Amino acid sequence: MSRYDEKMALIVVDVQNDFADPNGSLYVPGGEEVVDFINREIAAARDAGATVVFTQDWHPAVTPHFSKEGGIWPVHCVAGTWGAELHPQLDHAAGETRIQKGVTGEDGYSAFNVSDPETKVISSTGLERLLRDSGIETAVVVGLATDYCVKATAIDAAVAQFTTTVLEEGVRAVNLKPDDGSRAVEEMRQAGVTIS
Ligand code: VGL
Repeated sequence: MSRYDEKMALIVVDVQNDFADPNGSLYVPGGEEVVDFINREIAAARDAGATVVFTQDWHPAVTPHFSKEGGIWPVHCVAGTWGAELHPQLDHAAGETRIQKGVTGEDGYSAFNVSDPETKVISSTGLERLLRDSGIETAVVVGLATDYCVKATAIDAAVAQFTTTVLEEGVRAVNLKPDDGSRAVEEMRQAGVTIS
């Protein structure tokens, strides 16, 4: 039986070349390995009438998010570049929802909210409204990376009272420190996210 129904959203986080391709500027180890698994989930979600959402980190070329401007990350997912494109093998269809985050220089870890790196002011991406307006009650989260955007997205989904599950086969971690991925899993569990 499918895990999906029409009150569910599958949120595919940042399966973009810069994270999922070994030549990407912020390659997440094993990032390309999640694509086949995620494609099967996308197919199952579509079959069941669930909503499929694709997120993209989408940065200006100059942003305090990048280390050259005082942030912590190499330049990645600059709007309109190869690195920002969804992985070519990812089965995304025209007309399915895309959420682009970080577009005006914010830190855009979560698909739901972005925050100004200097003032820390949080603003919504509109995803919560969109899911509520579609009658969504449950969120399934997969993608990259476990310890950043997947974690932030899943925790925000749980805080927004969606029943939230992360599928471990569909995520990989940056692991700046070796156990960041497992710590992220623990933090998500603490926030009420089911890890499946
Ligand atoms: C991400 C690091 C920096 C992610 C985004 O998509 O998880 N990680 N920006």
